Amino acid sequence: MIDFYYWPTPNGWKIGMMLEECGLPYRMVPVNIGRGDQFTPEFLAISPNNRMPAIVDHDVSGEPVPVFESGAILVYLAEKTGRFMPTDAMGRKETLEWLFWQVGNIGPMAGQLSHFVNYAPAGQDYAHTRYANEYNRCLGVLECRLEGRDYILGEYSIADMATWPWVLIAKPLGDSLEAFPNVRRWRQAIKERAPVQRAVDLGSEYRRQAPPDDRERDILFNQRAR
Ligand SMILES: N[C@@H](CCC(=O)N[C@@H](CS)C(=O)NCC(=O)O)C(=O)O
Repeated sequence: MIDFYYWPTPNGWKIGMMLEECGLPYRMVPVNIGRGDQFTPEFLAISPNNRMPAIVDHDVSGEPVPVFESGAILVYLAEKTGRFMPTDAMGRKETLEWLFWQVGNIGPMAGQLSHFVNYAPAGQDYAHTRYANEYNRCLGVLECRLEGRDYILGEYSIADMATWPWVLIAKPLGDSLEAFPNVRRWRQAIKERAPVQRAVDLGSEYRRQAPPDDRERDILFNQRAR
Protein backbone atom coordinates (compact mmCIF):
# COMPACT_ATOMS: atom_id res chain seq x y z
CA MET A 1 0.00 0.00 0.00
CA ILE A 2 1.19 3.52 -0.81
CA ASP A 3 0.16 6.53 1.26
CA PHE A 4 -0.42 9.37 -1.19
CA TYR A 5 -0.18 12.82 0.42
CA TYR A 6 -2.35 14.88 -1.84
CA TRP A 7 -4.37 18.01 -2.47
CA PRO A 8 -6.19 18.55 -5.78
CA THR A 9 -3.71 20.67 -7.75
CA PRO A 10 -1.74 20.01 -10.96
CA ASN A 11 1.28 18.79 -8.97
CA GLY A 12 -0.98 16.33 -7.18
CA TRP A 13 -2.67 15.13 -10.38
CA LYS A 14 0.69 14.02 -11.82
CA ILE A 15 1.16 11.41 -9.14
CA GLY A 16 -2.50 10.40 -9.15
CA MET A 17 -2.11 9.76 -12.89
CA MET A 18 0.86 7.44 -12.37
CA LEU A 19 -0.77 5.55 -9.48
CA GLU A 20 -3.95 5.10 -11.50
CA GLU A 21 -2.13 4.19 -14.73
CA CYS A 22 -0.14 1.50 -12.89
CA GLY A 23 -3.12 0.27 -10.85
CA LEU A 24 -1.04 0.56 -7.69
CA PRO A 25 -2.98 0.25 -4.44
CA TYR A 26 -2.90 3.60 -2.62
CA ARG A 27 -4.58 5.46 0.18
CA MET A 28 -5.13 9.19 -0.29
CA VAL A 29 -4.08 11.31 2.70
CA PRO A 30 -5.42 14.85 2.23
CA VAL A 31 -2.91 17.64 2.94
CA ASN A 32 -5.00 20.78 3.29
CA ILE A 33 -2.41 23.35 2.25
CA GLY A 34 -4.76 26.27 2.96
CA ARG A 35 -5.07 25.12 6.57
CA GLY A 36 -1.32 24.55 7.02
CA ASP A 37 -1.22 20.73 7.09
CA GLN A 38 2.06 20.93 5.13
CA PHE A 39 3.79 22.32 8.24
CA THR A 40 3.02 19.50 10.66
CA PRO A 41 6.14 17.70 11.95
CA GLU A 42 4.73 14.40 10.63
CA PHE A 43 4.40 15.76 7.10
CA LEU A 44 7.73 17.62 7.17
CA ALA A 45 9.44 14.35 8.10
CA ILE A 46 8.22 13.02 4.72
CA SER A 47 8.39 16.21 2.67
CA PRO A 48 10.93 18.68 4.15
CA ASN A 49 10.09 21.36 1.54
CA ASN A 50 6.53 21.64 2.99
CA ARG A 51 4.97 20.85 -0.36
CA MET A 52 2.70 18.09 -1.52
CA PRO A 53 2.65 15.65 -3.34
CA ALA A 54 4.59 13.07 -1.38
CA ILE A 55 4.26 9.33 -0.93
CA VAL A 56 5.21 6.71 1.62
CA ASP A 57 5.64 3.27 0.09
CA HIS A 58 4.79 0.46 2.53
CA ASP A 59 5.02 -2.19 -0.16
CA VAL A 60 8.75 -2.75 0.40
CA SER A 61 10.88 -5.10 2.41
CA GLY A 62 12.07 -3.22 5.48
CA GLU A 63 11.13 0.29 6.57
CA PRO A 64 8.51 2.23 4.55
CA VAL A 65 10.08 4.50 1.93
CA PRO A 66 9.11 8.23 1.90
CA VAL A 67 9.53 10.17 -1.38
CA PHE A 68 8.99 13.90 -1.95
CA GLU A 69 9.17 16.09 -5.12
CA SER A 70 6.85 15.03 -7.92
CA GLY A 71 9.64 14.31 -10.43
CA ALA A 72 11.43 12.04 -7.97
CA ILE A 73 8.15 10.30 -7.12
CA LEU A 74 7.43 9.63 -10.80
CA VAL A 75 10.89 8.12 -11.34
CA TYR A 76 10.57 6.08 -8.13
CA LEU A 77 7.21 4.65 -9.25
CA ALA A 78 8.45 4.05 -12.81
CA GLU A 79 11.43 2.11 -11.48
CA LYS A 80 9.27 0.24 -8.97
CA THR A 81 6.80 -0.91 -11.63
CA GLY A 82 9.04 -1.00 -14.71
CA ARG A 83 6.42 1.11 -16.53
CA PHE A 84 6.18 4.44 -18.34
CA MET A 85 9.94 5.05 -18.51
CA PRO A 86 12.29 3.55 -21.10
CA THR A 87 15.01 1.42 -19.55
CA ASP A 88 17.69 1.86 -22.21
CA ALA A 89 20.32 4.52 -21.47
CA MET A 90 19.21 6.99 -24.16
CA GLY A 91 15.52 6.60 -23.33
CA ARG A 92 16.22 7.14 -19.65
CA LYS A 93 18.31 10.22 -20.48
CA GLU A 94 15.47 11.69 -22.57
CA THR A 95 12.94 10.96 -19.83
CA LEU A 96 15.05 12.79 -17.28
CA GLU A 97 15.62 15.72 -19.65
CA TRP A 98 11.88 16.27 -20.10
CA LEU A 99 11.10 15.60 -16.46
CA PHE A 100 13.65 18.18 -15.35
CA TRP A 101 12.28 20.52 -18.01
CA GLN A 102 8.84 20.16 -16.47
CA VAL A 103 9.86 20.62 -12.85
CA GLY A 104 12.25 23.47 -13.65
CA ASN A 105 10.33 25.30 -16.38
CA ILE A 106 6.68 24.88 -17.30
CA GLY A 107 5.65 23.83 -13.74
CA PRO A 108 7.04 26.78 -11.79
CA MET A 109 6.22 29.27 -14.57
CA ALA A 110 2.60 28.08 -14.70
CA GLY A 111 2.47 28.03 -10.90
CA GLN A 112 3.62 31.65 -10.67
CA LEU A 113 1.32 32.64 -13.53
CA SER A 114 -1.57 31.01 -11.67
CA HIS A 115 -0.65 33.03 -8.59
CA PHE A 116 -0.76 36.31 -10.51
CA VAL A 117 -3.93 35.36 -12.43
CA ASN A 118 -5.82 34.15 -9.37
CA TYR A 119 -4.41 35.72 -6.23
CA ALA A 120 -2.27 38.81 -6.79
CA PRO A 121 -3.57 42.23 -5.86
CA ALA A 122 -4.37 44.51 -8.81
CA GLY A 123 -1.47 46.32 -10.42
CA GLN A 124 0.93 43.39 -10.77
CA ASP A 125 1.07 43.64 -14.57
CA TYR A 126 4.82 43.29 -14.89
CA ALA A 127 4.95 39.97 -12.99
CA HIS A 128 1.82 38.67 -14.69
CA THR A 129 3.22 39.43 -18.16
CA ARG A 130 6.58 37.93 -17.27
CA TYR A 131 5.05 34.58 -16.26
CA ALA A 132 2.47 34.59 -19.07
CA ASN A 133 5.32 35.00 -21.56
CA GLU A 134 7.43 32.28 -19.97
CA TYR A 135 4.47 29.90 -19.88
CA ASN A 136 3.76 30.65 -23.54
CA ARG A 137 7.44 30.10 -24.38
CA CYS A 138 7.33 26.68 -22.67
CA LEU A 139 4.21 25.77 -24.65
CA GLY A 140 6.19 26.61 -27.79
CA VAL A 141 8.99 24.27 -26.69
CA LEU A 142 6.44 21.51 -26.14
CA GLU A 143 4.80 22.24 -29.50
CA CYS A 144 8.12 21.68 -31.31
CA ARG A 145 8.86 18.52 -29.33
CA LEU A 146 5.45 17.05 -30.24
CA GLU A 147 5.92 17.64 -33.98
CA GLY A 148 5.89 14.13 -35.48
CA ARG A 149 5.51 12.49 -32.05
CA ASP A 150 2.34 11.28 -30.32
CA TYR A 151 3.86 11.85 -26.89
CA ILE A 152 6.93 13.64 -25.51
CA LEU A 153 9.14 10.55 -25.77
CA GLY A 154 7.18 8.97 -28.62
CA GLU A 155 5.45 6.52 -26.25
CA TYR A 156 3.27 7.74 -23.36
CA SER A 157 5.49 8.15 -20.28
CA ILE A 158 6.03 9.90 -16.97
CA ALA A 159 7.28 12.93 -18.96
CA ASP A 160 3.71 13.36 -20.27
CA MET A 161 2.18 12.76 -16.84
CA ALA A 162 4.42 15.44 -15.35
CA THR A 163 3.63 18.03 -17.99
CA TRP A 164 -0.01 17.44 -18.89
CA PRO A 165 -1.67 18.87 -15.74
CA TRP A 166 -0.03 22.25 -16.40
CA VAL A 167 -1.37 22.25 -19.95
CA LEU A 168 -4.83 21.08 -18.90
CA ILE A 169 -5.26 24.44 -17.12
CA ALA A 170 -3.97 26.58 -20.02
CA LYS A 171 -7.29 28.32 -20.67
CA PRO A 172 -7.89 29.53 -17.09
CA LEU A 173 -4.27 30.72 -17.15
CA GLY A 174 -5.16 32.85 -20.17
CA ASP A 175 -3.53 30.85 -23.00
CA SER A 176 -6.02 29.57 -25.59
CA LEU A 177 -3.47 27.09 -27.10
CA GLU A 178 -4.64 28.44 -30.48
CA ALA A 179 -1.04 28.64 -31.70
CA PHE A 180 -0.17 25.10 -30.57
CA PRO A 181 -2.01 22.39 -32.56
CA ASN A 182 0.34 19.58 -31.53
CA VAL A 183 -0.12 20.51 -27.87
CA ARG A 184 -3.92 20.58 -28.28
CA ARG A 185 -3.94 17.13 -29.92
CA TRP A 186 -1.65 15.69 -27.19
CA ARG A 187 -3.66 17.33 -24.40
CA GLN A 188 -6.90 15.80 -25.73
CA ALA A 189 -5.43 12.30 -26.21
CA ILE A 190 -4.26 12.19 -22.58
CA LYS A 191 -7.51 13.71 -21.29
CA GLU A 192 -9.43 10.78 -22.79
CA ARG A 193 -7.55 8.16 -20.75
CA ALA A 194 -9.74 6.69 -17.99
CA PRO A 195 -6.92 6.58 -15.37
CA VAL A 196 -6.25 10.26 -16.04
CA GLN A 197 -9.91 11.13 -15.52
CA ARG A 198 -9.87 9.23 -12.23
CA ALA A 199 -6.73 11.10 -11.15
CA VAL A 200 -8.22 14.52 -11.91
CA ASP A 201 -11.43 13.60 -10.06
CA LEU A 202 -9.53 12.43 -6.98
CA GLY A 203 -10.34 14.67 -4.02
CA SER A 204 -12.59 16.92 -6.10
CA GLU A 205 -14.61 17.47 -2.93
CA TYR A 206 -11.63 19.47 -1.63
CA ARG A 207 -11.42 21.82 -4.61
CA ARG A 208 -11.39 25.48 -3.76
CA GLN A 209 -14.91 26.94 -3.77
CA ALA A 210 -14.00 30.48 -2.81
CA PRO A 211 -10.96 32.77 -2.94
CA PRO A 212 -8.55 32.26 0.00
CA ASP A 213 -9.42 34.27 3.10
CA ASP A 214 -6.80 36.33 4.97
CA ARG A 215 -5.68 33.39 7.12
CA GLU A 216 -5.20 31.13 4.10
CA ARG A 217 -3.38 33.88 2.20
CA ASP A 218 -1.04 34.28 5.14
CA ILE A 219 -0.32 30.54 5.27
CA LEU A 220 0.18 30.18 1.53
CA PHE A 221 1.70 33.46 0.40
CA ASN A 222 3.79 34.81 3.27
CA GLN A 223 6.18 31.93 3.79
CA ARG A 224 9.77 32.63 4.81
CA ALA A 225 12.44 30.40 6.34
CA ARG A 226 11.21 28.82 9.53
N1 LIG B 1 8.51 21.13 -6.83
C1 LIG B 1 7.37 20.58 -6.14
C2 LIG B 1 6.25 21.57 -6.15
C3 LIG B 1 5.06 21.11 -5.34
C4 LIG B 1 4.14 22.27 -4.98
O1 LIG B 1 4.40 23.44 -5.32
N2 LIG B 1 3.05 21.95 -4.26
C5 LIG B 1 2.15 22.98 -3.80
C6 LIG B 1 0.74 22.75 -4.28
S1 LIG B 1 0.67 22.72 -6.04
C7 LIG B 1 2.11 22.98 -2.29
O2 LIG B 1 2.20 21.94 -1.66
N3 LIG B 1 1.98 24.16 -1.67
C8 LIG B 1 1.97 24.29 -0.27
C9 LIG B 1 2.51 25.61 0.19
O3 LIG B 1 2.67 26.52 -0.66
O4 LIG B 1 2.77 25.76 1.37
C10 LIG B 1 6.96 19.26 -6.81
O5 LIG B 1 7.10 19.18 -8.05
O6 LIG B 1 6.53 18.33 -6.11
